[in-house]
Amino acid sequence: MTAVDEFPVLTTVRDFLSGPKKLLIGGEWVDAASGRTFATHDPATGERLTEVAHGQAEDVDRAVAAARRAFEDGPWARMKPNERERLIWRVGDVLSERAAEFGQLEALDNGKSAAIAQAVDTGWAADVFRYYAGWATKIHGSTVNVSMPFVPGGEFHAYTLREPVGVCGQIIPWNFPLLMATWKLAPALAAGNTVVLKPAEQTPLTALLLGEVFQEAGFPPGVVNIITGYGDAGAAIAAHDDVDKVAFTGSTEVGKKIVAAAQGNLKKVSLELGGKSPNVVFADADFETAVPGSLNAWLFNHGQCCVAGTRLFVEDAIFDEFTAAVAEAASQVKIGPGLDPATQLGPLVSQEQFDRVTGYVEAGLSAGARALTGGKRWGESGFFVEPTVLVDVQPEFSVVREEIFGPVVAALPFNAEQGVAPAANDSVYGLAAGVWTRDISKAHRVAKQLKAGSVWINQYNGFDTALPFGGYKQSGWGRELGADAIDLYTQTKAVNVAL
Ligand code: TXE
Repeated sequence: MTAVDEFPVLTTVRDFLSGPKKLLIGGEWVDAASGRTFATHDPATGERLTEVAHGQAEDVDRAVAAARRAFEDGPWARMKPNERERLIWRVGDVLSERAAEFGQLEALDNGKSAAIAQAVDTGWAADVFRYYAGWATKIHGSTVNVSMPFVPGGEFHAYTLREPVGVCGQIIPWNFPLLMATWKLAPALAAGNTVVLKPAEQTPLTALLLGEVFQEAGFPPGVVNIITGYGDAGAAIAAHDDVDKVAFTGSTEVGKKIVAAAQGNLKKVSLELGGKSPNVVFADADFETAVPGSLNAWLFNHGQCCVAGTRLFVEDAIFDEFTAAVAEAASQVKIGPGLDPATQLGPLVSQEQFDRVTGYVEAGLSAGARALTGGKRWGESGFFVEPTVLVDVQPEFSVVREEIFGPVVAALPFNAEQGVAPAANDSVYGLAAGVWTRDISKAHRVAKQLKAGSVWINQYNGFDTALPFGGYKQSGWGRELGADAIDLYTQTKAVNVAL
């Protein structure tokens, strides 16, 4: 049984699930070259949800060829920026219109709450498309005053052009399937590139539905190609000699493989990788906001967030009181299937992630950590894990050092006088950080000391489409969102004319 049998589901979602789910190549929905399919599962029950085409290297070849044709010769290559703007804007509008459908499908495939998937994942995705639609008409070079000292008396007119990079491979994970596709597709398209997108094997469905939206919006064939498949399809994209750029979000381990695979043709690489983000709570923080804020920091999306604030540093004067309050709030969270409107915390995405997360919790407990709440699976079926607050942890414990990617936080006391930044920075990662204090000068001082791509003060998960996002250290290369993402998807040409 899947959640489809238990909860009301839109007819459009049912039809999508029962229809064929093929690869999108050159504007056509086609079977994988092998003819094979693979199953995607409902994480709330572990049961098979549906089958999708199993794309592999040969399919990647076909998709890259289609993207190349569209980039070099298709109507896309000749399209004016304002025409691109209109198409991308339309995708945002269709997403808004079909938000309920996307929300339910995401909930079924990923396990997250359908209400959140509709309002946050899909709502924000629509916003991201509209934001980058606006960029399509605002990408420009500049004129440059050149001296040309080796050509006395000569006059020159020099300027720069911002051009698309070309065929972009985009490999995304399963924690925010639609949003991650959107963060990558929208700026790439605004800049005039063509794309081969590979969704995660655990959650391919909303990317396929998005493929339908691109067709409905009127994108020319080959501009967006979608290959559902496993890591081997991702590896084929990363290694492909006719891919000009690869953008990846996922584990640091695979990020390193992408860098190695990209060396053949030295394609451009951008990476958004793992994290083990510190969330620092000073004794003078506003207790009433810092407790729910710190809970949201590690529990949002079931802890399956690259930015999750999973190292909770609390100033020693309030450590016991604060961690007890966070644990109490965590124990009140309503757990259940994503399609249940009452659900606040759904299942983890897969058996593999369930095993991984429970394995970390067991390792922490046997090393001497104590669970203030949680510590075990929830229910008897599906991939649910109780929200877990661990104290009595040491900096060398794996629950403190490694990315768990589940509803688990490790809390550590700190002494303000000694400074918290060295402890907070003691990680190979540097994606995000939180700081809670009423002392605004201290907040800015600490923000400056933290080695992280995003620092949130008196809030957590403060994302905005206009704000650049990415990692220090092994959390990644480059910045997505904002104007920075346009840099990722353009290259600069300098033109110098003798007058
Ligand atoms: O990630 P993978 P997994 C972290 C998190 C999680 C762990 C493992 O800690 O527990 O990674 O998750 C594709 N070449 N994050 O195994 O394998 C794969 O098919 C090219 C953090 O699911 O990195 C999928 O599309 N591509 C993260 C994508 O890479 C390859 C989000 C991500 O999968 C490939 C997800 C290869 N050799 C996991 N192997 C974040 N930063 O948000 C796999 N893939």
